Amino acid sequence: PIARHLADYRPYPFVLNETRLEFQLAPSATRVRAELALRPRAGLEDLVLDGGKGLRLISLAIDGAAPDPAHVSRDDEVLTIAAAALPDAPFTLRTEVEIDPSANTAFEGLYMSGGMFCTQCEAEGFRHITFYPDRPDVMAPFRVSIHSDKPVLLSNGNPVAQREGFAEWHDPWPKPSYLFALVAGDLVAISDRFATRSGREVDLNVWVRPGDQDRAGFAMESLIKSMRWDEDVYGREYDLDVFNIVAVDDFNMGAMENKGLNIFNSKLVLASPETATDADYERIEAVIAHEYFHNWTGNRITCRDWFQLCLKEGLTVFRDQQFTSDMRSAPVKRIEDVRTLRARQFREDQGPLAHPPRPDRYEEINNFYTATVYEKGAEVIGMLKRLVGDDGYARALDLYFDRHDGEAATIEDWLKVFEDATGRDLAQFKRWYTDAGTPRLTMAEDWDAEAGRLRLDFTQATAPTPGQDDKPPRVIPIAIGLISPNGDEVLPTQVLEMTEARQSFGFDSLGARPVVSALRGFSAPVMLERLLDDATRAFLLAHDTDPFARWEAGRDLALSALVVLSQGREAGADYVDAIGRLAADDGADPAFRALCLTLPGEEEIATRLSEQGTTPDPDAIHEARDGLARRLAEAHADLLAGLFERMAVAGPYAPDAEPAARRALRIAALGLLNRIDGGDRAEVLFGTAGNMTERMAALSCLLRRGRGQAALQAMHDRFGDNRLVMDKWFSVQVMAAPPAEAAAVAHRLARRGDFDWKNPNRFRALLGGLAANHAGFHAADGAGYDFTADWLMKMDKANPQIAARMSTAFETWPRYDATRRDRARGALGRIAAMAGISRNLREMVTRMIA
Ligand code: HT7
Ligand code: ZN
Repeated sequence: PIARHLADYRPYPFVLNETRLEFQLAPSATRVRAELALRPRAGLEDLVLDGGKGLRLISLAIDGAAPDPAHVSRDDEVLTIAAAALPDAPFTLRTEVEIDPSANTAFEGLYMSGGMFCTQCEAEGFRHITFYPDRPDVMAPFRVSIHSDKPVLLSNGNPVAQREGFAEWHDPWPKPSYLFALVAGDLVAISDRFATRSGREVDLNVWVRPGDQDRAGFAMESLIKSMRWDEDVYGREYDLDVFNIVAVDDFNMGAMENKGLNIFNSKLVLASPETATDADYERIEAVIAHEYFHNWTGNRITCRDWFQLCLKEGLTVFRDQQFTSDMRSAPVKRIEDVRTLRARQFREDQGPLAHPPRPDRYEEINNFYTATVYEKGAEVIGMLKRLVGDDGYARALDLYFDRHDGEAATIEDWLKVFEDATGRDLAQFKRWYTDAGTPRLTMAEDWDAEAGRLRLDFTQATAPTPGQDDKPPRVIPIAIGLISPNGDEVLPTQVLEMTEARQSFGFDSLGARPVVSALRGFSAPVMLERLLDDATRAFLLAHDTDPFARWEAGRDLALSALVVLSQGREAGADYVDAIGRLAADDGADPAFRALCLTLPGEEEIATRLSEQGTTPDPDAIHEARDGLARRLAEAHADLLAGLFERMAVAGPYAPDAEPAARRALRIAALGLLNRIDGGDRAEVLFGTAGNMTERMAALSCLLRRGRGQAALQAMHDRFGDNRLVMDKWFSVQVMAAPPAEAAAVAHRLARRGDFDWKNPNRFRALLGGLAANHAGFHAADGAGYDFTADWLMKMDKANPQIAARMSTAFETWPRYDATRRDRARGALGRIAAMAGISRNLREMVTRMIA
C-alpha cells in the first residue's frame, strides 16, 4: 500500500493558466477533449498527469504535435510526458479520451444516474474524466462545451452559449479540478432571483426530475436565506450570474459544492410535508447552507492539499452551525451538535480509526471525510472564537478572506491570520489540529468555608491513539458559572484557559458553597469527569442558566442510572423525578424538553461504560434502557398523555422551528407512552397523521410493539414509488427490530426486488439501519457482523467509497466481550482477505484490525 505524507508536499512543477474541455456525451462512449495551457514553474521537469485505467487515450499533442511515443509512459494511475518532449516555455497540451459513464458504479468522475449524466470530482474523481493535475493547489479558469441530446446541459460558471444539443460555460474564477461539475439530463427547474448587496442579479435554479418540482421549494428558500446570511454575518457575496443546484438519486455523500453548480443527493433537496420529516427539513436547510458557504470557504479559498481538508470542512461546518442557530433555536442546535459529535467523533477518537483533524498520512483520501475532520474541525474553530472573542474572530476572518482569496491555503495560514489579527500565540493551540484523541478533563472542588473561597483543580490527559503515544497538554477553554444553593447565579459564565496538565483556578468572596456549572455550552470537545451526586445533577437540571449544561445534567443523571441498571442493580429514582418536573415545566422550550425526555441511546450507554473501564453488554444495555423508559412512562403517564394531546399542531404543516419543537415533544411523549399503552396511540396517530414526522414516529412505535405490519403495508401502498420514503421504510424496520431478529429482518429486506443495493441511499438505509440497532448489530451470535461483512464485500466491487464508509459500523469492536470480539475480528478478517479488495476498504479494515 502506498501512503501519502503531509511532509512530502511539493508544489506542482507547472502553472496551469487555463483549462478548456469539450464533451461529446454518450452513455457508454463519451469523448472528452481537454486543452491545458501550461508553463513550467521553474526548471523543466517531467509532466505527470493523473488519469486512471478507465481513460482510453485517443490522442495527445503538445503545441499541436504528437510527442515521440518513447517520451510518453502510462501506468494505472498516471500519464507521464518526459521533460525532453516539452518546451521550456508556455505550451498547450491537448488530449482526447473516451470514457464509459454507464459502467461507472462507483459514482466518482462522470456517471449516469436515472438517465442523467452527472459528475462527482471531490476528492480525486476528475482523473476519471481526463488526464489532469488532479490536485487542489492547481487552479485555473475553465471553459467547457457540451454536445448532447439531453435538453439541459450545465457546467460551472456563467452560460456563454446555449442551443439545441450544445452548451458552453465559462467559469472565470480559478478553481481546482475537484470543483468541476457537469450535468446533462431531462430536468426541470424551479427558479428565483437574488440581488446581492452590491447589485449583482443572480439567477437561481433548483433542477429536479420532472414531477419533483413541488418538492423543491424549501431548498430554494433555504438557498436564499443562506445567501442573505453570508452577506449579513460574514460580508461574503456571491460572485457569478447564476447559481444552480441539481438533485440526483445516486450520490455517494450528501452534496457537493462545485463552483456555481452544486450537486445534491436528492434526499437533501426534495421535501414535502407528506414525504419529509422535520429532521429532513432542518438537514436540507443546513446542507444547502453548507454547500453555499463553501463558495468562500472552500472555493474562493481552497486547500493546498487534502491533508488540509478540515480547513474548508471544519470552517464550513462551523458556519452552517452558526446559520442554523440563527434560523432556529441556538441552545437546541448546540445540544444536537454535541450529541452528534459524541456519537460520531468521540466514538472515532476512542477507537482504532482515531486521527487528528489534520492527518499527516493517508492511503485513500476518501476515508478521511470523517467526523473528526468535519465536526471536530468545527469544534476547534468554536474554541478559537471563544478564546479570541467575537471581535477577534471577525477581524481574523476578514484578514483570511483578504489575504488568501484565490489561493490554496493551509492550517498554518489559517492560524497565522488569527495570530496576526489578535496578537495571540497559537503554537500550543495548534495541537488541536495535529493531535488525535479526546482529552479527559477532571475537575475537583476544594471549598474553604471560612474564607468563602472555592478552588477548582483540573487535570487533562489524552490516551494514546494509533501512531501517537505522546500527548502534550492542550489549550482548553473551560466555560464555568457558579450557582448559589438557592438557585441564583452568583458568577455568570467565565472562560478559564487551561494550558497545563494540571491547573487550579480560585474564586473568592463567596457567601455559601456554590454549585459549579462546568463546561458550559460544551466549550471544548473533552470528556469532563467530576464527582457529582444525583441530587446536584438534579439541581443543575432545574436551575442552571446555561441550557447546554442543564441538558447535560439530565443526560448525566440518565447515564449514571443506566450504567448501574445495565449491571443488574437498582437506580434511576432521582432521574425519573427530575425528568417529571422538567416535562411539566411549560415555561421551557418544547424542543428542549423533548431532548431531555429522550433517553441516551444504547450506543451512548455502551460508550459511557467503556469509558469507565467496563465491558459493555449490548443485551443488558437494551434491557436497562427499555426498563427505565417504561418506568418514566409509568411514573408520568398522565403528564405525558397531556403533553401528547396538547402538543398536537393545528393547521397546515410548516417545517419551522416552533411547530417542529411541539411535534418533537409530542413524539418524545409518544415514545414513552408506547411502552405502556400497547401501541394504541401510535396506531391512531399513524392513521391520522398529516405529515411524515408523525407518521414515521408512529410507525417506529408500532414496530417496537410488534404490530407494525399493517402500517408498513399502508406506507408501501401509498409511497412505494417514492425512493426517499422507501429508504425510510427499509431502515425503520431494521432499526426497530428486536435485537435477536435484526439480522434476519435485514436478510429478508435485502432479498426484496426493490432493494436496489447499488443506490447508496438504499444501501445505507439497510446497512446503516442495522448498525444503528446497537444490540442487533452486536448480536452475540455474530449474525449482524456477518450480514454486514457480506454486503460490504459485495458493495466494494461496485462502489468502494460506500463500502469503506459503511465499514465504520465495526469501529468499536475492540471494546466488547471476547465472543463478540472474535466474531467481529473474524468478519473483518474475511473482508481483509478478499481478492481484489479496493484500496478504500483495505485501508479501513487494516486500520481496524491493526
Ligand atoms: N465537499 C464535499 C465532500 C465530498 C463529497 C460529496 C459528494 C460525494 C463524494 C464526496 N467526496 C467528498 C461535500 C461537503 O462536505 O460539502
Ligand atoms: Zn463541506
